[in-house]
Amino acid sequence: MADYYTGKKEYFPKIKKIKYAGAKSGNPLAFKYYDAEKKVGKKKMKDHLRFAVAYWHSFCADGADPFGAPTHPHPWIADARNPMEAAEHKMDAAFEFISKLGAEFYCFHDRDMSPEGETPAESIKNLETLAARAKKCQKAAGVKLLWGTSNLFTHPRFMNGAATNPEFSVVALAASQVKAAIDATIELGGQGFTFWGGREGYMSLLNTDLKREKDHLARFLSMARDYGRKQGWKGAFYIEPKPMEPAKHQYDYDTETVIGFLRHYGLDKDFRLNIEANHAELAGHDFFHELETAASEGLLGSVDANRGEPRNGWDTDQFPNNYYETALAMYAILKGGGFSTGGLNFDAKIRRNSVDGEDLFIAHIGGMDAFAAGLEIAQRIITDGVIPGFVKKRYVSFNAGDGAKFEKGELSFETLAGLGSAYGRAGLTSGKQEYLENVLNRYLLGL
Ligand code: XLS
Ligand code: CA
Ligand code: CA
Repeated sequence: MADYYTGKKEYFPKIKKIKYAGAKSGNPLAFKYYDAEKKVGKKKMKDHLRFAVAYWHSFCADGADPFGAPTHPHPWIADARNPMEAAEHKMDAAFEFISKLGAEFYCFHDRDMSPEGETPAESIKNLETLAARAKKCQKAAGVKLLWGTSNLFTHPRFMNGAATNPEFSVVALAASQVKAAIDATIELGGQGFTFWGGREGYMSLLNTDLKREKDHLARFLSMARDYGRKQGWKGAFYIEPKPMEPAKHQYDYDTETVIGFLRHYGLDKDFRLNIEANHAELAGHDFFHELETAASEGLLGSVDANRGEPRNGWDTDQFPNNYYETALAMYAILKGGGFSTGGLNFDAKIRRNSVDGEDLFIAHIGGMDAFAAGLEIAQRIITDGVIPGFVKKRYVSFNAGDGAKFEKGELSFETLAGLGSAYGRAGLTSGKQEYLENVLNRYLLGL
């Protein structure tokens, strides 16, 4: 019998603690590659990967889509007498699940954990009550909070945006919600706080003052940052880029756009990026590109580990299973120095027709294995050194002489131009792309 907090009920009675069984195992409820204590490079797998379960998809989403009714009945709400009791049962189910899975972290939106009240004050009270309970659950289950966030997109009041709403009263309401969510995150020892601006964008430019909305967004984020720091909180603030959906255009379009925004408004000391694989794809990039872009600027904070469906134009939030993609993702993460406050959050949902009680476990196991294997492959790329060595060598002409002077800003443009005319047949060096791709494929197969 589970005794995560109330100990009243076990919601996944048929599932025992998930264990590592090795790649040859046929057991769907065992890890094939994720061996938490195994050392890869200098750290244990679990410390590289820092897996988190997303409260919203795993314990709130019910399989409903725009065309059909829910398909995932949540046993934890069946016997609840009111929304607060339902939230308590859901919490017990969540912590039972997370600790049986062996993920160290979770992430939540305020509204995933606590129901909206009749008034802003009641909503805040609900969150305080449930956060106090979550604190006990975290302790009992040995689970930590990777990041918290505020749901500023579901309620109709946010239909025209939250921080970028054209009405000041909504901006203020959003602030009351974010303040409470930051308080709850701090109370729960959260290592990060995420802003995903689903409705911070526009549906039509005919009714939008772009400049003013972006200024408002920056002002709001700066104030939230100042509030968090005033409480003595040292965690990371994250912006999660996404180009569209639900808005036609979202201001946090992609990593490069967000980096420009953060620097323009002086937010880059406190904010880093939370990169989601599916959002990368919607922006017309790949996951590797987005991670490299953030990591190369020292701004990679955390990751929403999922995948999209390349033939769809929307956010399908599927569990990651593409080892090529996870290997390149882990390569970017390792090169960027690995996670400090961040981790790999499974912002992913099981499919509408995955209706067996075990499917949520199987999905997470697959995702954890995909990143564990990706980690090992990434480590191989680094240890073997062929690919990073090639990149280093490619820029060798900037290491000394005029190239080094150019990098340091010691050449005038006239001198640079003069040197150019003396070089003759330059630039015909192979980029060796196919060779490097073949090398990568050997690592993927463990060769
Ligand atoms: C939606 C986003 C969202 C954020 C947290 O597309 O992925 O779930 O991760 O608000
Ligand atoms: Ca996300
Ligand atoms: Ca998504």
